[in-house]
Amino acid sequence: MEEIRGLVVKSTGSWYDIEKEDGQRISARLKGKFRLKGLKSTNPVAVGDFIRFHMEGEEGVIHTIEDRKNYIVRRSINLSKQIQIIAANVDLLFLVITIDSPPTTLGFVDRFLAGAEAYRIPTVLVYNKIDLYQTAEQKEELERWKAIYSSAGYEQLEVSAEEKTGIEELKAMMKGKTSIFSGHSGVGKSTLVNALDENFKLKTSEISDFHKTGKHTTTFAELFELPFGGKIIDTPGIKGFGTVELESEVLSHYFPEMRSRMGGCKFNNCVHINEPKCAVKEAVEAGEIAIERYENYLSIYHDDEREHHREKGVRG
Ligand SMILES: Nc1nc2c(ncn2[C@@H]2O[C@H](COP(=O)(O)OP(=O)(O)OP(=O)(O)O)[C@@H](O)[C@H]2O)c(=O)[nH]1
Ligand SMILES: [Mg+2]
Ligand SMILES: [Zn+2]
Repeated sequence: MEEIRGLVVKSTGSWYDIEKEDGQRISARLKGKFRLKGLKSTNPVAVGDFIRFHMEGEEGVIHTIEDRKNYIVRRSINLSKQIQIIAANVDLLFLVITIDSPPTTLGFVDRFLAGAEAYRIPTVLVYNKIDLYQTAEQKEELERWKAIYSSAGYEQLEVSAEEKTGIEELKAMMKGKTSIFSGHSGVGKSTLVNALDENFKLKTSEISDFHKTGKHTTTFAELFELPFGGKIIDTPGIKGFGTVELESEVLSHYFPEMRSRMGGCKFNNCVHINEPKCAVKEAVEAGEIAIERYENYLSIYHDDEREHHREKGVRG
């Protein structure tokens, strides 16, 4: 039986679209019962995975997943320990943000960024629909966001998928890499993919007039080869924040502006809340760390603490 290598470009649950090294695409399923060591995942194989398979008639049968460089997960909504792997082998994450239509909150962004830091995946903030920022108020709000995240050390980009502004800069960042677009439904992830090359014709839909929320048009992650070199994974919109479980004791390591300052804290296990001589709190007071970021740090910290207690309670 000939073993063939392929890349998972789409996963719809039980079936996978695989691209072979010669560019040909086939449909494949998993061989029998497939389990991943130490990972309670609802889907053992994800978009971006390199796999080995063999053909059975017209179908591929996947029998091996190659080691992953990294992977991005989302926790299931039912609060079980089950996780869903959104994508594997990602070099660069683009968090697509619209401040107003649909609304994205700083809390959502900070939780997402902390999750990406936990996986050590570089993240760029992409403000899309820049053509809609018309009033002075809207422009000020955008500048406020940009000040917060530039002081945190993040790269940021303003684009309009609709008017194709900022797209060349975006493409330059993506060249030669496997990137992923994430963010709420309706922020324009699929429209952005379409803006990268005229041959892309991904489905998009208008956001609802009333709630200004997206319609979850993209339902499965899908990988596309970029004609200028590289790959892009378009993903379904994410609702909440639960990208990853964040341990409160090490949470500040996932805030770059805290990570770079905590060497100056008096206690080496400082969590930057009640401790004296804390370099992080001093930086917040001096306005060097954005107060919004610090408040969201506290909020994530306390959520995690609560969850920890609840679990302990359940176990007895
Ligand atoms: N004005 C304006 N509208 C945009 C822009 N980019 C996207 N849109 C619109 O926003 C709506 C949502 O875009 P989609 O690309 O479907 O959003 P998505 O993030 O892929 O949404 P899901 O697949 O549901 O997660 C569409 O009506 C797009 O035309 C932009 O730069 N400016
Ligand atoms: Mg989409
Ligand atoms: Zn501290």
